[in-house]
Amino acid sequence: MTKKPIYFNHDGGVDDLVSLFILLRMDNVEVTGVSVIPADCYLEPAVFASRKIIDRFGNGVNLDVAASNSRGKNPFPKDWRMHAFLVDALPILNESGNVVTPVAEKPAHLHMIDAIRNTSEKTTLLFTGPLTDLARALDEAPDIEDKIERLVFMGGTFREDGNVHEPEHDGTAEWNVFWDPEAAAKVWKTNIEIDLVALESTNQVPLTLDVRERWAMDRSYIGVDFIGQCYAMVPPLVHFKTNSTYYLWDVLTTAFIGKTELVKVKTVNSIVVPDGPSQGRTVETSDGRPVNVVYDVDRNAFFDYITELAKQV
Ligand code: AGV
Ligand code: CA
Repeated sequence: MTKKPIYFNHDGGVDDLVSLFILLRMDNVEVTGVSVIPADCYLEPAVFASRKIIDRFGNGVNLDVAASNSRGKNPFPKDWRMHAFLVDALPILNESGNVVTPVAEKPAHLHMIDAIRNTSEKTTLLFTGPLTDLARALDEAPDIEDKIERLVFMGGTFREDGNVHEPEHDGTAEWNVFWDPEAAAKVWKTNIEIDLVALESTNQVPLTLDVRERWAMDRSYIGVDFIGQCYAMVPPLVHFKTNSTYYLWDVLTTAFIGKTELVKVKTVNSIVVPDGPSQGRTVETSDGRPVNVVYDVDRNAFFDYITELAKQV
């Protein structure tokens, strides 16, 4: 089987770290690099957790983890950024007592340039956080654009409601675009093929109690227990829907890489609003650039797929 080369840039949330685990378990992808941007996380615990996940679940894969030195415009809430500390502290990631996977010498955007150049085939980019490192990599090395197969990005929405509920914002944006709207706008201006796993589809995979129970019942599998423990850090508030309702945003985006048939895709021409009260909003407009929007998902097939991957540890 030919394996797809994937470079993964994430921002250390619970679902970003679970995504790294799921990605490492796929037999049809080859991970060529991993980097972490301190958006929805603090950098140090997210880099540690990533290295430990590669150690524990990467089957001996030879990777290093690059830390980003990028900064965004609109910071994530501290409560959410704390989650990386909790994942990093999980006993299952600390059993061996040492960390083998090294930290890369170069910062994320330069690390990504090297990984793309050093891979003979074209690379698929998986971004489950803001696009800042990609925008910077393209500034630094415009030549890499031709070696990017496509960008698979968790971000954006064409619904009226986004998921940003912040002062001075009108609520129409999704967080990963909102954190650095200018970076997203810059990437929109390239010719890179973009697959957008937008809130349209991620809203269809909330972390419901039945899923938590399924993972609890299968916790004798180490990989399933790992996922269950991770998601226990973002507990459900069952009596009402809130801003803290957790969806499998990034895990769906990652699953789409391994199994495209899980979702439905349509082309939308769009732009990114770079500033003002709607900053970070993705807007459909006929003179915008085409993006492939993942707007629908087979929910059961998705949960079956990731649970099966987790069982094979
Ligand atoms: O907007 C979704 C992105 C995803 O990449 N992140 C979380 C996922 O990693 C931001 C986010 C939105 N709502 C959140 C988020 C919440 N309630 N808790 C933590 N992060
Ligand atoms: Ca994320």
